[in-house]
Amino acid sequence: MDSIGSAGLRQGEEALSYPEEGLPGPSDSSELVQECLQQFKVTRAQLQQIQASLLGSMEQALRGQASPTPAVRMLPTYVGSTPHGTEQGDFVVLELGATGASLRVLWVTLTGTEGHRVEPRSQEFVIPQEVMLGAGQQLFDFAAHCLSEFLDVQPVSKQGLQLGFSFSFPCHQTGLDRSTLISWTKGFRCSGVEGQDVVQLLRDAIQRHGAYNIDVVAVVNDTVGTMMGCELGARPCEVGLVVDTGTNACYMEEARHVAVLDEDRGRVCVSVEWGSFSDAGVLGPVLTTFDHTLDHESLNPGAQRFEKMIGGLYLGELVRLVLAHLARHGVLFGGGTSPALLSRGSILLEHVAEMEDPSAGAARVHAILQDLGLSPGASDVELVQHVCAAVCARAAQLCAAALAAVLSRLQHGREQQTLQVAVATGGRVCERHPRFCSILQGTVMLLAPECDVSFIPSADGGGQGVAMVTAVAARLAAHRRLLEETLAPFRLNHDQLAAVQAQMRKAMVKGLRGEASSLRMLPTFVRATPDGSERGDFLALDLGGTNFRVLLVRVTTGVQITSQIYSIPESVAQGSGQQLFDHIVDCIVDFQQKQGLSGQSLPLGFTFSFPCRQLGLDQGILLNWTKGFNASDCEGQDVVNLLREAITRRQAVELNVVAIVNDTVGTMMSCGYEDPRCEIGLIVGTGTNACYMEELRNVVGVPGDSGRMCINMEWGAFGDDGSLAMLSTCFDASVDQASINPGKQRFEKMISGMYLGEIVRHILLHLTSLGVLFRGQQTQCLQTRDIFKTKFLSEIESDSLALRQVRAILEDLGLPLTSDDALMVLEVCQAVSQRAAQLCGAGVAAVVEKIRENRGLEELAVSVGVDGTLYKLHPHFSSLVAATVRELAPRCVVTFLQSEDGSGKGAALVTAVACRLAQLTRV
Ligand code: 0WK
Ligand code: BGC
Ligand code: BGC
Repeated sequence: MDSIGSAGLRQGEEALSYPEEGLPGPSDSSELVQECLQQFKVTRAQLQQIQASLLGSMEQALRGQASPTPAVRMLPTYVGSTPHGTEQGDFVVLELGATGASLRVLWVTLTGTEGHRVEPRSQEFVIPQEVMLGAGQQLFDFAAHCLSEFLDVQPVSKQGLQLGFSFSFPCHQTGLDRSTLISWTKGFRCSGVEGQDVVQLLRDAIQRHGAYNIDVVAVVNDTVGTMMGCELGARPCEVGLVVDTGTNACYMEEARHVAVLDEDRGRVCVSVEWGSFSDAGVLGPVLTTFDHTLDHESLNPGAQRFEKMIGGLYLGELVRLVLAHLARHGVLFGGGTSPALLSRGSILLEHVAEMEDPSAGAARVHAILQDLGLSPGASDVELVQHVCAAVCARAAQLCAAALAAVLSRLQHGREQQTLQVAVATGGRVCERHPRFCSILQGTVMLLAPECDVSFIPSADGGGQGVAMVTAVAARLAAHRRLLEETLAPFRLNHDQLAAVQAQMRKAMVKGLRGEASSLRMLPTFVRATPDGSERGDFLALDLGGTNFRVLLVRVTTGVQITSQIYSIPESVAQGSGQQLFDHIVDCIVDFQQKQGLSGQSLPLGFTFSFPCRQLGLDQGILLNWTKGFNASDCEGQDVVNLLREAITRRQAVELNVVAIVNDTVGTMMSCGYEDPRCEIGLIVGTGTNACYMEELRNVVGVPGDSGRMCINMEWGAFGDDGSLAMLSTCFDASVDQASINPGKQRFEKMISGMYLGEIVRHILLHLTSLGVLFRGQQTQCLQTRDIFKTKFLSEIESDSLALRQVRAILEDLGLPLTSDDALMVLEVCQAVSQRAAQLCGAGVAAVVEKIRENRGLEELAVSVGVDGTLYKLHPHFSSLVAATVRELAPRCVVTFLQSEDGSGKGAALVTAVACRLAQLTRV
C-alpha cells in the first residue's frame, strides 16, 4: 500500500467527491487503479489542515518573522488601492511568465470612468526553450525584440511610450518600478537574473534594441494585474487568483499588518506566492509518489511543491506519470507504452483539459491518445479521463484550500465575522479547464462558509489591470518628477556652497572696513572671553528669541542661574517702544519680587538679539528690528537708554545696566566659560546670526591694533544686497514678500526657524496646485500663514518617526493625505532644512577660515558656542552644519558646543568682566 499509494486516504477517512463528477466509476476497478486514483483523493480534514497551516505561514510572514522560514513569502507590491477607474491613457503591457513558454505584448487604452472600454490589441510570442534556460540578457533581448515587432505594426509614435511589465515570478519589490527576482519558477531558469532588478534588465534590453523610447514605469505580478483588471462590479475585486502554468494569489491586506512597511493606514496588495507552500506536515499526506517523481525530475526540485500539484505546467505531467505507471503495470493500454508517454512534458494542460471535458467525448480522448502514439481501448479512454479528473480535482481542491486561507486572512485582518469579497480569476487552467473553477468554488464554500465570494473571470488575463497599475505608476512618476523639479533649487552642491562661503568672506572684509556690505560686522566691545576670575550676582535679560527670560546669575567658582520665562505678546512686540520696555521692566520687577531681590540694584547684562551699533559695552543703537519685532520709536535709539527710561518711569526700581550684548556674544561667552577655545557664537533659532573674535587691527573704526574684539556679524542680512539672488527661489520670494520686513534678512529667511515652516507651506501649496499633493485639493488650512510650524520639520524628519506619525501631524493640520503625500511632505521638509543647514555651515566655514588666516595658521582648532531651538531640536541640522564646515574648511577642526544656559549667562559674564575691569581701573 504505502510503497505505491502512500498519499490519499487514511483508514475510515471520507474523501471529498463531487456529485457533478459526471463520470461513471472506472469499469476497471482493479485494486491498482483504485489505489492510484485514491492517492489523489483529499479529505476535507486534510484541506482544512492545509488551509490552517497556510494561514499560519501567511500571518508569520506578514509579521516579518524570519525563523522558521515562512512557507510562503507574502510580498508587498506597492499597489495601495484597487482601481478607481479614473486611469486614462495608452499603455504598452509586456507579460512574461504568466503563460509558460510565451510572452504577450498588449496595447491597452484606458478611458477612465466616462469612456467606453477599448479592446486591447495584443500579440503572443513563443519563447524558445533555449531562451527560457539561457542567459538572462538573451531573454530580455528577446522580450525587447518582441516589443518592437509588436509596435512596428501598431499606429503609434516611437517616443514617450509607457510600459507596464507583468513579470510573474516571486520578486522583492522596493517600488512600483523596482523589483528583484528571488527565484525562477515554471520552466524558466535564465542565468544572471536572480537577485537582479528585472525592470533595469528590461530597460537595458530596450535601450540595447534602440528602436523605441519606452519608459518602463511599473512591474506587477500577474495576480495583481488580474485583480486590478477586474471589471468594476458591485464589489471591487480584492483578491487576484491565477492558475496557469503556475499558481498564485494576491489580496488587499491592511497595511498595518505588513511588518516590513511602516504603514498604519490603508491597504496594500500582497502577493502570497503560495506556490512555495511546503509544510511537510500537512502536504506530506497529500503528496503522491507521482508528485515526488515530478518534483525530482523538475528544473527546481524541492521548490514550488504546492504549485507542482496545481499549476497547468505540471497537471499534464502528473497525468502522464500516472498513465505510464498504470501502463507499465499492464492495467492500461494493455501494458503498452509509447515514446511520447514515456517522455517528460508530452501531455500538456490542453490535453488534460480536453480529455477530461465530458463534452469532448471518448472520440476526442481517443484521438489525443493516438497522437501520443498509444492505441487505447474503450476502457482505457474512460480510465484516462478518470485519471485526468482525479489530478485536476485535487488541484482545484488544493487551490481552494489556499484561497480559503486567503479569505480567512482577510476576515482576520478586517476583524469581520463574515466577508463579502470578489475574487478575480485568471489563467488558462481557470479559463479552459471545464471543471476546475466549479470544484474550486464548491470547495471554497465548504472551507470558508462564512465568506460570500463572487468569482470574476478576468477579461483579458490581466492586461487591463497591468495598464491600470502602470497608469497609477505613471501618475506617481510624473508627480515625482515635478517634486524633484520643485526641490532641485534647494539641493546645493559643493561649488554653490563654496561660492556662498567666498561671498560671505568678501562681505566680512568689506563690513570690517566699514565699506558697503550686507554684513554690518558690528564691534561689540567684548575683547576677551571670561577667564574664570569673575565673581558676584548679576541680573540678566534675554530678549529676542522664542522666550523673553529674566535671570539671576550667581558667579562663584561656578555659575548658578535662576531664571523665569515671560511672554512678549505680538501686540507688545509690534506696539510702541515705550510699551515694550515698560513690559520688560514689569517682568524684571516681578522676577525681583519672586526672588526676594526687590530694592537691590544688581549689575544687569541685557541680551538684546537684534542688530545694534554699539558705541560702548552699555550703548547699543538699534539699527532695525528683525524676527517679527517692530516696536515703534526704537530703531536708531540706544536701547540701553530706552530700558533706563522705562526703569525711571517705574519709580522705586533701581537697576544698574552695565552691558548690552547680542545673543550670539552671550552664547559665545557662556560656552567660553567652559571652553576657552570658544571664540565663535552661533544662533540658529527664530533668527540666525554669528559673532567671532576678530583681530582688532582688522576692525576699522575701533581704536587699537592689538588684541581682539568680538564682532557681531549680523549675518541674517547677508544677501540683502542681492548677492544671494542666484540661490533664492520663488518660495523664498513669497516668504520674503509676506514678511514685515521684505527685502531684509534674506539669509535669515533661508535658514531660521521663523521662516522654514513658511517656505515648506509655500512649496506644499505649489505642489498641490500641480495636483502632485493632496489630489490637488487646496485646503483652507494650507493657505493659512504660519500654520506649518518649523517645529513640524523637526518632528517629521525625526528618524524615529514612522510615516504614520508624519501623517498624524499633517492630519492634525486638517490635510487629507495619502502615504505618498506624507512621503513627499517629508522630502520637502528634508530639502528645506538641508539647504538651511548647508548655508549655515557655509557661513561658519567662512568665519573659521577668516580666523585661521588672521592668525596665519596652517591648522586651526576652535570651538563654536551654539544656541537656538532649530539647531537644538532638529534631528539632522547640527550634523549637516558640521559636515558642511568640514567640507568647506578642511584645515579647521571645529567643535560645536551646545549652550546649556542660554546667552543670559553670557550677558552676566560680560557684565562680570566689565565690573572686574571697572574695579581694576578704580583701584
Ligand atoms: C536661547 C538664547 C537666546 C537666543 C535664543 C535663540 O538664550 O539669547 O536668542 O536661544 O533661539 P530661539 O529661542 O530663537 O530658538
Ligand atoms: C510565480 C508567481 C506567479 C504564479 C502565476 C508562480 O510560479 O511564482 O509569481 O504569480 O506563478 O503565474
Ligand atoms: C538678529 C540678530 C540675532 C539673531 C538670532 C537676528 O534676527 O538680527 O541680532 O542674533 O536674530 O537671534
